[in-house]
Amino acid sequence: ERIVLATNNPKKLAELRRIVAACGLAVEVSGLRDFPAYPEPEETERTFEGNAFLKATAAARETGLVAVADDSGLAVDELNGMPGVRSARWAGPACDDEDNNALLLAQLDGVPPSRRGARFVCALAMVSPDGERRVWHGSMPGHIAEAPAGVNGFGYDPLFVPAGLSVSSAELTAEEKDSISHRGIAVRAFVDYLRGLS
Ligand code: ITT
Ligand code: NA
Repeated sequence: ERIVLATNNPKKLAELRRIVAACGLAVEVSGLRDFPAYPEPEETERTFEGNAFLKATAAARETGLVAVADDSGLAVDELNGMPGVRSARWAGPACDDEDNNALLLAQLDGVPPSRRGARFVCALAMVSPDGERRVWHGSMPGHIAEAPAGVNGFGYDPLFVPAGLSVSSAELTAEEKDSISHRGIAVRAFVDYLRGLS
């Protein structure tokens, strides 16, 4: 069985593949790079779920495969849930992870530890060529550190300290992160669904 993950983010694809593999599921997950380029939809929705369905719908149509899309991001309490669906390109159209992390630290400058709460959220949408539509959600609560630490993971991981821990999610091993992450939770629910089909 082969499914396509509608993403251009190689780190995200690697995490999803690794979580599916850890479940012992014999499903091959292809990224968009394995397919001829198609016009990707603009992420115009205001919710993670809406954007995940935009991406999965386009990928199912273009590839003829069951398509899943992960729309995810960081919601910071003190910033009323920002950057949220804008997490990937918060600091500007051509920004990288470092720019986004610098902006986050600047936005929270002077904000005390008690008000630095945040969560990562993930909506994983599935669209099959025959029109079936499903979505699974996951979240990981925590807080934003005063300085980056760690080199694992991607995105805002160096600044995010998961609840109950004293290290950032970029200091966790892959297995440790997957066991508690927003993506791990959503992908394992998807895997349960696939198992229920067979
Ligand atoms: P695709 O839309 O092509 O999948 P993207 O990176 O643009 O790739 P999103 O729109 O879903 O994907 O934005 C997700 C962003 O949220 C991502 O670029 C990171 O900045 C952040 N993010 C999501 N999950 C994360 C994680 O596990 N660790 C750190 N940052 C994460
Ligand atoms: Na998005």
